[in-house]
Amino acid sequence: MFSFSQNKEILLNKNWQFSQKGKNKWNKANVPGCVHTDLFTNKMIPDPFYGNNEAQLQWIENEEWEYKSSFRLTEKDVKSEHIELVFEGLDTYAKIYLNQELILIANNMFRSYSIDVKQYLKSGNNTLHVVFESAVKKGKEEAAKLTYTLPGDEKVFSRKAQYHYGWDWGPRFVTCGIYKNIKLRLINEAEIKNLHYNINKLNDSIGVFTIKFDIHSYVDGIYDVVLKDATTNELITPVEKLNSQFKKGITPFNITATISKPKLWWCNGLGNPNLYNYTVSLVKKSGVIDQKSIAVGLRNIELVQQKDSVGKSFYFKLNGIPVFMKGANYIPSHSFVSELRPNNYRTDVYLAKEANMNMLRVWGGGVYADDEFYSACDKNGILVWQDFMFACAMYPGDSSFIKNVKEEATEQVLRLRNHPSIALWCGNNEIDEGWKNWGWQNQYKYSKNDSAKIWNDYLNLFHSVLPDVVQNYSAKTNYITTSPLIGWGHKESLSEGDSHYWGVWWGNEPFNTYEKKVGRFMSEYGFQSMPPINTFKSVCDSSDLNLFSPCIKSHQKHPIGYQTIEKYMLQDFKIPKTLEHYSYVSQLLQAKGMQTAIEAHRRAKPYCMGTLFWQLNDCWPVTSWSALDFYKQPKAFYYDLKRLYDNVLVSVTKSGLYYECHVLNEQLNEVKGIIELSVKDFNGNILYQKKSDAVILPNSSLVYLRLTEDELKTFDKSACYISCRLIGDSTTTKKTLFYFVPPKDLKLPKPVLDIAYSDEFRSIKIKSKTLVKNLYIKDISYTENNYFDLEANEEVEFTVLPFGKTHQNLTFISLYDILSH
Ligand code: BMA
Repeated sequence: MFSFSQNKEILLNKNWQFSQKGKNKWNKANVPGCVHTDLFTNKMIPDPFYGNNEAQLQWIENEEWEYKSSFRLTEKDVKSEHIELVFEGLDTYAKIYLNQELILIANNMFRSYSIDVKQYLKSGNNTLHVVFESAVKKGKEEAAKLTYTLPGDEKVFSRKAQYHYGWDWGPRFVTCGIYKNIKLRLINEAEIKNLHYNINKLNDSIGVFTIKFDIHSYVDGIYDVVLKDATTNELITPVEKLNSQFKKGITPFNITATISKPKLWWCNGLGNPNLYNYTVSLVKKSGVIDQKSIAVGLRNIELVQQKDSVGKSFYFKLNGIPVFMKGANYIPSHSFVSELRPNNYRTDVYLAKEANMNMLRVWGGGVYADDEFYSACDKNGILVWQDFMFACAMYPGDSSFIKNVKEEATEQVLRLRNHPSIALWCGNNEIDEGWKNWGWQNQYKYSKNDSAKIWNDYLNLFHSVLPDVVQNYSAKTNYITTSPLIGWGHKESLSEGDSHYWGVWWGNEPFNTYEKKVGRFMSEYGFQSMPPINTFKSVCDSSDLNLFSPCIKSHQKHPIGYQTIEKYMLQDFKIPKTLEHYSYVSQLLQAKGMQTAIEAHRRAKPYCMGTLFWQLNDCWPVTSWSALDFYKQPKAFYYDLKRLYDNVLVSVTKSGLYYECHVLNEQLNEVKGIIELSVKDFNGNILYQKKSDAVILPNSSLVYLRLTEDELKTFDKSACYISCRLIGDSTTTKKTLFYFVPPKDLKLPKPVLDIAYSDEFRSIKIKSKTLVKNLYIKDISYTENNYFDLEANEEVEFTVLPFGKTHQNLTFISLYDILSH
C-alpha cells in the first residue's frame, strides 16, 4: 500500500540534550518535557514536589535554557515537494535554529508552529537548536513599558499557562521547554487539511451535514477523493467527484451527507454519545497519499439566556431539551503539562463520567487540554465549557499581544470545533468580577485615564476579538465574555447569568448558606480538604507527618486555608489530633458542604440549571478544593457524587418547621416508585415511618413527604436519623440519610464489623449490628465505595483492591474513632 508518493511523518522527539545557557554542560533531555523535569531526571535538582523544595527551585525561572538534537534524512526525504517542521507546543519564548539558521521565534505556549523548512534541510545529519528565554524576565520587560501596573504582574504579558506562576492550589514553577511533539512532515504531492463539518439540518427524522476540507496540492495531479463511512465502508463521495484534477495550490472540497433517523449525540445520563466515523483519503493509482478521519456527533446545543420575571435564565438545551448540568471545574492534572499522557486525560474524563457528570469546565488559568481530553469527552458524553486561557488578572491590549492572541484563539477554535462535546466558549475566568469587585483601581492607584485604557483593552479582547474568532470559525458555538457574569457580592448574581458563589469558604458563611444562595447556574463554589494521608507520605518525610510541619504547610497554597478548614470543622466535628484522622475528617467536612450545595442547586431546578463545583482535580499533592487528589485518589466527596449527580435524586432538607423529602428524576424515561421515610435509631429500629402512594417522579424537585418537629418530639435526635428511600425497580431504588444534629453530637455506638471476603471477585461484604458512620477503608488502591454510612443490619458488597495486601489485612476508620478520642 505504501508508495513513493505517500506522505511521511518523522517524529523528532529523540536524541535531545539540554544545558543552562552559557554553561555548555549538556545532559539528556526528554521531548515532550520541560526544564524542571529534565533537571530532576538528571538528578541535578531534588523532586520539585517534595518537602519545601519548591522554594529552593525558584532560580530556574530566571535562567535561559538550550536544547539541541540532530536527525538524519535520506536523499529521497529531502527531495519531497514540501517539508514542514511542526512544533506542537513550545513553552514559551523560543528561538529555533535548524542547521544554524534561525527559522522561528515563538512566543505562545498555546499555539503550534509549522515552518516550511525544505530550503534548510540536507541529506545526512541535520541539527536543531532551541533557546528558551526566561518568561519571567520577558514579562517584566513588557511590564516596564507600561506607565501603570496590571493586576497579575509579569505573568499577563506571556501567553503561557497562568497557574505556572502559582495559584491558591498550585506551586510556582515557571518552567520552559518543548512540551509537545516535534514532527517533520514530508509531503510529495498533496495532503488533506482543515477537515471539519457543519450540521445543516437536524431533527429526529433527518440529519444533513457537510464534511469540508482543503486539498493542498504541491504539484498538479489527478486523485480520487474518497470519503467513506468508517464503520460500514460505504462510499459517500458522489461518483462524479471522484477522479478530480487538482492544480497546484489549495482546493476546497465539501461533501454533503444525509442520514435518516439519525442517532443523536447525547450527554451522559440522557442517552448514547453517538458518533458517526468517516475517513477521507486522497488516492492515486499508486496508492493512498493521505488519509484523515473525523467523528461526527449530531447534536444541537444552545445556551438559553432569556429575560424572565426574576432576571435572566442561563441554561443549555441539548437537542431541544433543557438539561441540568452536573459537573466540575477542571484544571491541568500536573504542574508540568508535558507529563500528561493521553491516558491521564482519559482517566480524568472516565472518573467524571463514573461520577454521573455531564459537563466539565476547562478553567482559564490552565491550558487548552490535549485532543485526547476532548475525544474522551465526545465518547463519554461529557459536555465541555471551554474558557479561553485568561484568569483573574487584566491583560495588555497592544497590537502585537492582540495579534498573538488572535492566532492562538483561531487555532484553538479550529481545533476544537469538530468536538460535539464543546458546548460553550467563555472569554475568561473572573476578570470582569475582579475589575469590578476586587479593589484593583485603589490597589494600583489608577488614574482615570489608566482605568479607561485598561477597561477598553478588556472590552476589545473579550467583547470583540475573541467572540469574532468564535463567530468566524465556529459560528454555531455559544460564547460568553466572562465567568461569572456578576460577582457573588451582588444580589443580581443569583438572578441572572452564571454564578461563582464563594460566600462559603472565602466569606466564612456557614454551609447552610448554600441553600439560600442559589443562582441560575452555579459554575463555581467549593470547599477544601486534605488528600488521603498516603499522598502526603509521597512528599513529606515521616517525621513531617503532623499537622504543624513545614511540609504539610507548604502543601497548602491558600493563605488561610488550614485556618478556614479548622473554623468550619469546629462547627460540625471534633478536631482530630493525628494527621491521618485530620485528613479523614477534613474530607467528611468537605463532603458535607458539597452535599449541601449540590442538593440545594438540584432542588432549585428549573430556576437553577447547573452546578459545577470547584474543582475536580489537582496538579500536585496538595490540600485543595479537589474531589480527586493528584494521584486521582478519590476523596470522600467524590464517592458521594455518584448519588448527588444521579439522574434520580432523593434529598432531605429542613425547611422551616418541616423535614422534607424531595425527589426528582432527570432521565428522559419515566420513573415510578413509592417514597418511604423512616426515622431509625442506631440499632436499626424503626421509630417512625411514612410512605407515599405510588408516584411518577417529576422532572423538577417535588416534596412528597414531610415530618414535623412534633412528630419527632419523643426521640433523642442525637441517636436517630432519617432514612428516605425511593422504592422503584432495581435501577431506581435510591436512598439518602439525614441526621438531625451535627456529626460531633451524634451518640454513635462502637462499631463491630462483620466482614466476609471473596478473593475470586476481590469483593468484600460488610455488615454491622449498629450504624457505622463514614466507614473508611484505608490504604487501598481501588474501591467502588468508601467513607459511607452503613446502616444497622444492612449488608453491602463491593469491589476493593488492596495495596499488595490481602483483604484480611484491611484496616478501617469510622467517625466513632474520632468522637471517642
Ligand atoms: C476560583 C477559581 C480559582 C481559585 C478558586 C479557589 O474562583 O477561579 O481562581 O483557585 O477560586 O480560590
